Parts: sequence; structure tokens; C-alpha cells
Amino acid sequence: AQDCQVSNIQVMQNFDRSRYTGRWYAVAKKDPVGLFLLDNVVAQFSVDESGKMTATAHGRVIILNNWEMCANMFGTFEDTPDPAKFKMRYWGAASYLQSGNDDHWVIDTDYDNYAIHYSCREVDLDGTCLDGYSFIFSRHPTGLRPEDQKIVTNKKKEMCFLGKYRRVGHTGFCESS
Ligand code: DAO
Repeated sequence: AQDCQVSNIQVMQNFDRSRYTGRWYAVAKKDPVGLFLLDNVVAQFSVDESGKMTATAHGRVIILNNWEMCANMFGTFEDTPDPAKFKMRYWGAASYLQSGNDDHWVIDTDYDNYAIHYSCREVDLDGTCLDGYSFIFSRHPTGLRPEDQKIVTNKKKEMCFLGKYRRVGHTGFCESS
């Protein structure tokens, strides 16, 4: 299961969006081309009355000419036939922040401790991912539990992103907003 074909990447079975709601701290990130969210990344997932998944997120960004700020972001998720695969439309509270429409796949989660997200923005002609990003989320701002690290490492391999992550720190930069 490691041919690096985007279409062969396994996602979470029987994904339960209601158990996924609440706060997730990004603890590691594989950046896309033209990275945006740097660190202090926290996402909050919700499910509205109609059952649609939405999210807010914040994180430290550097925009324009080295202007450092905390970006407040919003996302809405369009369902697909696979319950763990969504299309995410996202935008910022301010117009100069990034916006777009990305795939948003939940690769694995135990809902209570860790979650592994994957998004390929551009699939290469050979079916591998040319430009993608991935967040490793934890329910705990301190990071992953040792027992979850093995699972996460295996999934990084399956996504063909092993060795491409950096740590995402939490310094309190976005706490006031
Ligand atoms: O940081 O380089 C990057 C790409 C991430 C873009 C998506 C940010 C907005 C997310 C909002 C919804 C929550 C997951």
C-alpha cells in the first residue's frame, strides 16, 4: 500500500464527524508550495444542524512584506461519497489572507488523541502528489502520546510524506485573538 499513488491512499474507515468535533492542535506539518500557516495552528471542527462539517482555525502567518500576524480562518466542507474525504473551501477573516478549495482527507484518528490529515493540491501525471500538505493533530497541545507516534510514522510512510514534516510549535502567539 505504498506506491505513492494519491488514489491508493487509505483513509479513515467509517469516519464519524461528530466524534471529530472540537479542538485539535497541529503538532507537525508537511508544507505545500507557498506555505501559509507557520505555527500556533489550532483548528476547531463543528457539525451544524444540517450535519455539515465546518471549521475555524488560527495560526501564525507572515504576509506581504514580512508582516507577522495571527490569521483567523474559516472552512466549510463538502461531502463526497467517501465519508473521510471532503472538499474544503477556506478563507480568512481578512481579505488579504489565503483562500482556496482543497481536498481534505482524514487518514486516521482515534478521535481522543491524534488525527492525521492529508491534502494533495496537485496530482502529477504519474499519479503521485506533486504539491500537497498534511497536518498531524493532537488533542493535547503538548504533542502526541508515545503510543500514537508509531501509528503516525506508519501513516506518514503511506502518504509518502515521511521525513517531510516539521514540528509546529505552540507559544501562545494566537491566544489573545
Ligand atoms: O498552511 O500552507 C498552508 C496550507 C493550509 C491552508 C488551509 C488553511 C485554512 C484551514 C481552515 C480550516 C481548518 C482545517
